[in-house]
Amino acid sequence: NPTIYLKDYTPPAYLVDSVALTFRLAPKATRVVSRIQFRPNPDHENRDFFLEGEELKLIWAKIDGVDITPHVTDKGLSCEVPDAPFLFEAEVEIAPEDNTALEGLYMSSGMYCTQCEAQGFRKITYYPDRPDVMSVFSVRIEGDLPVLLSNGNPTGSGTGFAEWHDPWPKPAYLFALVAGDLIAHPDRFTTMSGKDVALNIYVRPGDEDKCAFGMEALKASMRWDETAYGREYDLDIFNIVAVDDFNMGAMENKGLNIFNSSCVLASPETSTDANFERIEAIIAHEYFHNWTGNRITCRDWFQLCLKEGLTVYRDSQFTSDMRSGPVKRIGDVIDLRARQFREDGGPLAHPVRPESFQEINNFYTATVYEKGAELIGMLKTLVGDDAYAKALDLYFARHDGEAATIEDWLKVFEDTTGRDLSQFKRWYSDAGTPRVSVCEDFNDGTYTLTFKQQTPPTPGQDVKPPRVIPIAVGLLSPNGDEVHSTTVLEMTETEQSFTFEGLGARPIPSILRGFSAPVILERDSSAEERAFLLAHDTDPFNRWEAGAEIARQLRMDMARSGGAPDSAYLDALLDIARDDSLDPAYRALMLQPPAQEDIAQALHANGTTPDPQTIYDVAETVAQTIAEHFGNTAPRLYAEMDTPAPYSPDADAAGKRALQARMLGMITRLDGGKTAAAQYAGADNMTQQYGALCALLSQDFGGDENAAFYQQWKHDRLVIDKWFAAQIAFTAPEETAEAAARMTHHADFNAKNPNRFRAVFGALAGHHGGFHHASGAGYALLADHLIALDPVNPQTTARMMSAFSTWTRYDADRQTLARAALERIAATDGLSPDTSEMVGRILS
Ligand code: LEU
Repeated sequence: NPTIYLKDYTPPAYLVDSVALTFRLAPKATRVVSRIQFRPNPDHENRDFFLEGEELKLIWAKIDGVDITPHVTDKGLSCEVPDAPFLFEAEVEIAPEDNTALEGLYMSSGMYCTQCEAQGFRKITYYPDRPDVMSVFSVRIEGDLPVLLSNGNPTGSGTGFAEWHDPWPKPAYLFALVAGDLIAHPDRFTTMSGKDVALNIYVRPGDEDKCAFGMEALKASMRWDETAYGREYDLDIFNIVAVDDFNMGAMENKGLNIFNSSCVLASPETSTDANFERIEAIIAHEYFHNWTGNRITCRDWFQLCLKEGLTVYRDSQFTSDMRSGPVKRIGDVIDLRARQFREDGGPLAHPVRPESFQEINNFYTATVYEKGAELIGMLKTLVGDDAYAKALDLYFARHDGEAATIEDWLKVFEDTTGRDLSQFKRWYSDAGTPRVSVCEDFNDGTYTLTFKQQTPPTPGQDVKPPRVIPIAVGLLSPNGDEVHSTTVLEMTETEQSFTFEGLGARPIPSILRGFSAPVILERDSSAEERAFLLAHDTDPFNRWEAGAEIARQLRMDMARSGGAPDSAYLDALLDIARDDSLDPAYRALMLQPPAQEDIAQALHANGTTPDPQTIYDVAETVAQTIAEHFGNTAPRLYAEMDTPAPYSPDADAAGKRALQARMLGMITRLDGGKTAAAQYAGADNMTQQYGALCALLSQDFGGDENAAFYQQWKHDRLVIDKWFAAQIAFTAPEETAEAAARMTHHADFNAKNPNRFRAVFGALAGHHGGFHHASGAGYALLADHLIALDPVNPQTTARMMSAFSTWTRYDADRQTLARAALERIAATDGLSPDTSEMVGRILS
């Protein structure tokens, strides 16, 4: 597959003024008739006319009403066209029922639906399938189904047909169509200028009782975007549809968002607190795309972070406002380190704005999304809140209706503030996580912090010039008072010092408050200093960070040279657990052990080859020691964190349940499963039912509950996904691959359903000790199933390949086994471009 480069971008040769599409739906032979009004682009000289099109059967084509015989390949269509505006018409046939890749028009549980981002529209009809070609779409759907939906506003309907018109010009990747036997959960919203909007969440019959929460989240998002960004909704109707078979989370098609059902359907009985929070965030994310993504879209796919980074940033602001800011920030940083730092430190490292790709689907990554969002946060820190607001207003005013670039984005900040952002731009072009080391000096009342930055080489980028790094710092006096409140130091050099004058005593620094930049801070602080910050830091993020650093260091030391947690550490955990001045959700995060993957990452970064079995054993030992140290505190706190019935998914109640779940984990190690079994039996919500099941399984109890859970929920796909994952997640490392293999033989396993496939293989890949077990069974099993899935669904296969991305971190024996698995995948005949690009990058 050819590599495509950002530097080769050229504007489109032809622009589209309007598109009219007619769909005659049939599972094996859907006909699509297109009428596309083209016009030569005055900004372009090359006049070759080419329309992307894949897996289409062309029935006929015409230009200005005259039959033509175009040149057709498996990539698209070309023909002679007039040197003036013209009408292109064509009819094609496609087979949605055979479309297991879930890109373009496909079928899921009897309904028709589409997924066009990034390049799925070319599987629907011949079209200039690139985001900088924006046009107004009219759609007519003919089919014998009760609900027929497309983008925009409805313009007509009758028996067996519906017509839609979207007045907002859009690229083809935002096109959507849904048809099926669906039920609407309706509501209404009045926008800030008083416009009435009809809202619907469409689901399959049986799921109607799982829409209320999503609808509230939608209305909250619409209101928030008005107050926080001044952005109003712009159509008469906004529809959301839940689909069972979906490669990703959800998609922001104009006026017709399509969601993986796992990201919208919610009920207390079937969804956990974590599900509720995620659903709220994803609904917000897709809704916010209406302005950051749809009204202003991307010029080309290299600019993907323009819409995704900004929209992730916006949805994280929304969640902070709806729930707890510090808790959201800590959760985001845990996720960033687990997924993005891992990506940035291995063979899949790429810039937030990549400069080349073979398959764009492989770049919907933690780097583009989550690091992309961190860049927005840094920009806001550097220019300040007021300038950020002004720059965003200018962005919307200047680029509404356009397909924009990162240069356009940065320019609005430069024009607003007069700042030169050329150094900041390196954050977009240079891959890798900067390492920032710091040393200090105190002399005669003057305190100096000296920072050094260095970014390790990444594939294709050996040398990295210094970046601008906003480092938020506060200083504490030895008695715990804040003597210098948070200031943002702007580091621009490779090495740079900052001084603070007039201090009575040597202060204790709190550095990188709020995680003000996505860097790895290297500081040889003493155990006492970390314990001091854990007790006194006024910045909630850094207080958590001090605890996380102690926890990580302890496990690294134990993995390297044995030992045991000291009582100061255990007492500090107890103090935090019992401190009622702290939000329970925050306490739960403080008590959350570091992921084993994080310990492996940290050991590797410090020159030790991580041994997954040892890391697993250390985690078990520490957890057992903590449980024993907590003694009676755990049952007491467990009882204190009871939440009143009926269940409510709000942040306070969810926080209490999170702390309660930590206590249950400890209790179950000591009471033979009694408390967890009682919780299971009495639970009236999934958070507590599933929480109890997991606690039991993690200690090898719960055989009866496990069987009962399956019987109770076997009709509910999303709950059974959780059950599948639980059968694997709580195994000992030597049993994990076998458990995963067993689940693939379960009657309810269906590799064609991405959620079910991910339930099994996400759980396998997420079990650090099990996936990297010395036998190599985890590697071999995943390889077998990726090879089998690739011809069915390349996108999901390629995404799951990233499980292998850390293989060179481990010892020679494991590397041999992992390499064998990877080479087997690479040698597979007819491997998809998606998967071959991934395996190539991972092996290189
Ligand atoms: N644009 C989508 C999102 O909101 C992703 C797409 C590939 C389904 O993240």
